[in-house]
Order: sequence, then C-alpha cells, then structure tokens
Amino acid sequence: MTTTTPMGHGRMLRKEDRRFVRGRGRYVDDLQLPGMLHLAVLRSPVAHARIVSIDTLAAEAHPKVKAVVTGAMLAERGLAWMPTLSGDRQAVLATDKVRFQGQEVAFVVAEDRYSARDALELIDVEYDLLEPVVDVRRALDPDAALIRDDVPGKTDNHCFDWETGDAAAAEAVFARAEVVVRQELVFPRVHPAPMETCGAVADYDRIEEKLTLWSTTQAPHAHRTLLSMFAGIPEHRIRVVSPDIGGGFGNKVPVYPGYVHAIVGSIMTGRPVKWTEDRTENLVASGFARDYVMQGEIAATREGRILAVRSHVLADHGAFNGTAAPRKFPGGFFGVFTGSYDIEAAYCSMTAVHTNKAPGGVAYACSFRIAEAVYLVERLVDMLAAELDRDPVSLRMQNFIRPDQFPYTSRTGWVYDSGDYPRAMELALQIAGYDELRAEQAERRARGAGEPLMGIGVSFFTEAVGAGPRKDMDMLGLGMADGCELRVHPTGSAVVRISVQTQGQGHETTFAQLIAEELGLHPDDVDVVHGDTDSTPYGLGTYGSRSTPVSGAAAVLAARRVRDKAQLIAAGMLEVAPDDLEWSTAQGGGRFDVRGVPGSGVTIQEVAMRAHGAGDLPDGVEGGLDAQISYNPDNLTYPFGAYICVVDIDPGTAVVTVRRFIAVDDCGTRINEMIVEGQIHGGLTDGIGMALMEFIGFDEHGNCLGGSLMDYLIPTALEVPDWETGTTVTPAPDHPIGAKGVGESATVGSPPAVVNAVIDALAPYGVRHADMPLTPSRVWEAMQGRAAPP
Ligand code: PCD
Repeated sequence: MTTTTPMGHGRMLRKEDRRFVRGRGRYVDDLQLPGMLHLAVLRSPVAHARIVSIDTLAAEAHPKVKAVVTGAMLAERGLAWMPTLSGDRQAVLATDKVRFQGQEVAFVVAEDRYSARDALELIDVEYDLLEPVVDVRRALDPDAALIRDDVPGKTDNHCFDWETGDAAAAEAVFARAEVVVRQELVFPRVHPAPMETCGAVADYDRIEEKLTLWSTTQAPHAHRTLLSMFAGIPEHRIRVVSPDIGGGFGNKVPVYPGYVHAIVGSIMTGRPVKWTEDRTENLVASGFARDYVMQGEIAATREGRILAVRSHVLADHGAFNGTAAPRKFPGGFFGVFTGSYDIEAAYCSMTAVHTNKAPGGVAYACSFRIAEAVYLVERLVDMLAAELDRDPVSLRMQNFIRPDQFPYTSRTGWVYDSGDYPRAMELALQIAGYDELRAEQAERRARGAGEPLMGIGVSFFTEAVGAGPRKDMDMLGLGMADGCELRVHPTGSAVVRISVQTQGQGHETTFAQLIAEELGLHPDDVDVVHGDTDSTPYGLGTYGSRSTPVSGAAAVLAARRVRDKAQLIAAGMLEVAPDDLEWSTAQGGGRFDVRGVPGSGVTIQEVAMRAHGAGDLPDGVEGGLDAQISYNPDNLTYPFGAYICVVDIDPGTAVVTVRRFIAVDDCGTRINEMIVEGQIHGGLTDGIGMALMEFIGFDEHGNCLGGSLMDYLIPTALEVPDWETGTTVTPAPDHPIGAKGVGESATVGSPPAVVNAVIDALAPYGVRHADMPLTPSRVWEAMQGRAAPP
C-alpha cells in the first residue's frame, strides 16, 4: 500500500522486501567462497573451573581437520584476551579458567561443518571444578569465589559502581514525604534471540595482506577499529562487511570471540573460514540483556504530587563486562529513571558485579538500560496509585512534565528536548475507551467468581535515543557520530552511503526517502549503500535507535548541501542570482524556478547533468554533485508514548491473555509511517514476551536453563492481539526534519503496561507486585493465600 509517494516521506513499501520476499536475501551463512573451511567451537560444559589440561591430538588426527586451536596457542601470539566495547577484557579462548557455561575453550577448523563438530568430541579437557557464583545477591559475599583472578589486584567480584542524581537532596525529600512506596523489582535476564544467530566468514589474503570479514555486526566500523587495535592488522587492510542481517536487537553489537576465531583460522590456514552459531550457542553464550535487581522508592504528597524517585540497582554483568555503552555511562542511560514526571529530587546508585554467567548486559531493544529505568518508574507510579487509591492515569496526568517546560532538564541531568505528554495520553484513553473499560471491569468484579480476571494496565515512557553527542559519548575513545556521503549522478539518480547498518529496520527505504524528499527525486532513484567499511563513511553503527537521529540527520544535511550547490549551478544556467531562485517539489520533482515565475527554471536532473557536463560552471563551483557529512548531534532525541494494555486472567489456570493493546507513539516527524508501525508492532511483541514468558535462568551449578527455544519462550502471533496504534507528532527541535528514533520505543514502553495490567487484574486478591515473567505458575503463586475475588 503506497499512499503518499511519489516523493519523499510517507507510507511506502520497503525496497529491500523485493529481495527478502523472494528468498534473495544474502546473509553471512549464505556465503560460499572457493576453498572455504568451517569452524566449530568447543565450549565449557561447566560454569567455573580451572583448566588442568587440553588434549587435542585425536582431533588433529581427524582426516578432515585443518587446525585445532587452544587458548595457550593464542596466548603465545598475544591474542588470548580481547578488549570488550565497555573497556573490560574477555577471553577469546580460555587459558587459565572457564568462567561461564558455554565459554569458548578451543576451536576446530575443518573441511566441512560436520567434521568440525565431530572433531570437537575428540578433544579431551580436564577441568578442576570451582565453586560457581550464580546468585547475584551473593556475588560480593566475602566467601564468594573470585571470578576475575585474571585482573591483577582484583580481590572480589565487583564490576563497577556508579551513581547519578543528588543523594542528599533525595534523602531530604524522602524524609519529609507524606507517602513513600518501596518495592524490589527484578528485571530478569532475557535474550534478544534474533532469528539469525551470530556468524562470520573471514578471508585473509596473504598476498595483499588484507583481511575481509563478513560478520553479523550492527557496527561494522567500530568492529574494524577494535579488531585492528587488538590484532595489530592495519585498519586500512581490514574490510568488515555486514551483509543482510536477520535481526540484531542489540545481540550483534559486541565483538564475539567467534569472529576472532574465524580470523585466526583464516590466517593460519590461508583459506576462508566460516563460523556460524547454532541456536543454543546463541542463547547460552552471546550477549544477554537486563538482569537488574532494583530497589525502588517513590515519595509523594497525599494529594498525589510525586516528589522524588530513588533506587539502588544490583546489576549482573556475567563473567566479563560485555555491555556496549558509552564510556561515561557504565550504567547506560538508566539515569532517565525519573520517567516522564516533573519531580524535585532523584538518586540512583548501582553496583555491578561479575557472576559465572555469559557476558553481556547488551541493550536489547533499548537505548542502554532505558527499558529497566522505565519499568522501575512505571511500576512505582502504579504502586503509588494503588497506595493512594488513585486512578493510574489521573496520577500520571497530575505529574507529567508540562509541554511548556521543554526543553526540560531532569534531576539526573538529561535535557528532554520536546514533548506533549497529556496529548499522547489522552489519545490513548480515547482509542482504548478507557472509561468503558473501567466500567466493564467493575461490572465483572461485581459478577464475581468464575469471571476472567480483567486488568487494565497503563504505562507512559520517555526514551533518550540517538547517542552522541560525541563530547559526552564514546566507545573505547571513538566518538558517537555518523557519516553520510551522497553522490548525484549526471542523469539525476543518486547513491547515498551511510555508516549505520540495517538489520531489518528498512534503511534501504527510509534513507532513500530522506534524500528523495530533500532533492525532489523518487525514492526508487536513490540507492542506499551500507554495511561495508570499504564503501561507506565512518560511524559507530546501529543500536540505541540512533540511525535516524544521527545518520538520518547526516543524510538530510548532505542532501541540503547538494541542493545548495545545485542552486548555484542552476543560477548559472538561468543567468540569475542564486537568491532569485525558488526551490519546489510541487510539480512531481525538484526544480529551481525564478522567483514568482513557476515553470521558468530547471529540474534537479538538468542541474545534475550540468554539474557533470560540458560548459562552464559559475566561478568557484567545482564539477560534480556530491556531499559528505559527519554528523555530531547536539542532543539526544526523546521519543515518548502512552500505552494501555487489557488482560484477562483465567482464574482456574492463571493463564494471562492480552486482550487489547493500545500504543500511542510520538517519534516526531515520521519518515515512513508503515515502517514505524512495523517497528512498534515488533517492539510490543518483544514486550509481551518479556512480561509474560522470556527468562534465562540458571541452576545452582550455573547451568543455563534457557538454552533452547523449547525452554526460552518467545511470543508468536498466537500470544499477541491486533495492535491498536495512534500517533502524535512533536518534532525534535535539534533534528533537521524533526525525527526522533523509534525502533526500541515499544519494547521499552510495553513491559510495564502488561505487568501493571496483570497486577491490576489481581487487585481483588490483594496482590501488590509480582516479578516478570508472569508465567501461569508465577501468577498462580501470587494468587495463593490471598483474598478471593468477591
Ligand atoms: N523511522 C521513521 N521515522 C522516524 C524514526 C524512525 O521512519 N521518526 C524508521 C527509520 O528510518 C528506520 C526505523 O524506523 O527504518 C528504525 O529507526 P530508528 O529508531 O532510528 O532505529 P535504527 O537505529 O534504525 O534501528 C535500531 C533499532 C534497535 S536499536 C533495535 S534493538 C531493534 C529496532 O531497531 N532492532 C531491530 N528494530 C528492529 N527491527 C528489525 N526488523 N530488526 C532488528 O534487529 Mo538495539 O540497541 O540494537 O538493542
């Protein structure tokens, strides 16, 4: 359904779907290079153990095996440990100890995938078992085993401490507050679980001394820099290509040992080497998300004026800190935990620890820990509403930051750029028919036992997305800016090269639309090149919904530069002053006309031909029609939204059914309405998954209990309702077209709406809180021993 083309912004089918729906996508595992070998990884079966010995003789003797590599062999070359994007270090292969179940211990390169896997079974590793640290609350106990004895001087399992806000100010407000609500809230360990697992093909050319790495990365340029610094290969001799990606969701931001294995394997054998994870490897050993135990407190007056929010977070970062967060923000953007409310004081302290679990803490569809922050404050506000016997909507309305307060500096120092919260909330209420829903709920409760327990949950969120600015934000010293390079060809079609990397978001469509809108071209006449470091400008990649806020801005500004140059050329062609020209796209394409004389001028295509063609250009104007930009944002963008979830709980089985879900999102100007809706639908599905079923658990030995999709449940079409969406548009003041990021909004905003709905349904049982995932057994437990419904 294409409704508002020919040009620029609006609903438009995705260009990339022409190949995806025909099965012509090209993913890393589709690559077949001549002479390519296959790599398999031997992983630790235990969570914590000293490695006594590794015997690889039998594996080496396998007829199809080309190389067997252990940590000791890497250590000789200084490659046994690599830096993580958060400045920790991580074992490429274990040398001394294994520190989580699934950790990489050795790898085999063989002629085919089956032989490589078979040979793993021929490797004999002797482990000396150590006590594992599994319970995050016990990680700092004096008798807890020391996990990171590889770090000189380390004596306990501390990862980092961090704080934000004003402790004294918060304490003063809490001391005098009339009402204080406190609750421990656990946001459990979950996994992004992209459809495509991680993988790579490395091809080291010994003649050219050049490495090409095709990999499932969300950040090809950052990976290239990190690999160069770590492996000592000059950066211009590394080409990282991220082809089609089957979903990233934050899982493909870290540099994984497997990528390095493939590189080492190729250097050793002189042949291309492919590594592809299976599902269990992806779930057990690649970047997880969340895993926060949060002590939340909210203070208010009896009239419902929220005064302060305070929290302490115990964060489980696993064996190595595999988070990718800007360096100054080890706790990510958790600082937005004051939510969408105008309050007097806030404070958060965070203690992050190591445990014998997979490394991670990746931002799974949230801009660096914003999902956790929003969950904290939105649960607390609901609990406060219950405490004060207030409607959760009216309590939020009373405390919202008002439209006239923007730009608004929060108590933790974040400058919210723009917003109109009451308008979004009201639209959600209207779509939901909120009053009728409450009336229906009252009726059902009055009818009593046997009725499904009906719950209505509300959440309101504000996100901070689009990292940089580079002065505040970097990873490993690399500033968070993004590049764009635009070339308009003589016949007026264009190629735009961007530094961000799409994983399904539709950049090949939306970036073409951005350029088309600015230059008056049809989006089909603009091709988007991305994901190849050899042919795109530098930038830090796609995560934290930063592509539109950062790279999208770069694209618009590059197009405007091209248009400015086109204006000079057009003025020369028409023999008038540039200021006498008027730009328009009203007649189906971009053109410059002499002011006040429509139709008198030249089209953008004619200008493009002149820019490259015969004849003189105005003085000082170079030939060609190109521009290049590296965009450093002034601020983040702050999308927001109002969500309402309606659930029914079967009182006999405690199964939760999401009956309706209303989502009003404001991401400023929308480039492609249809893509934005798709992003929201996907994110809402993620949110229902986290709220109701997703959970990576461990037994007391540190065995991962979520290692397959039979155990780690993710939602399907059967568990989700028909989404009801609504839109408000509050343009971002610092973005050239007013767009804010949206890719993660729904994942961030929806879990508290679902949990609030479930708790609301259980109100007659006196249930105040229950932790995610709200599986039937958890809901059932919450209902036990409590008052039955009337
Ligand atoms: N848009 C529009 N408008 C506006 C905004 C936006 O249109 N205003 C669109 C664009 O263009 C794109 C999309 O939408 O296409 C999105 O965007 P953004 O928000 O900017 O974002 P990005 O950066 O692009 O992306 C990223 C995100 C993230 S971050 C995540 S998680 C997820 C999301 O994205 N992932 C994914 N979504 C998605 N989808 C898909 N399909 N797949 C995937 O994987 Mo992270 O941090 O990584 O965790």
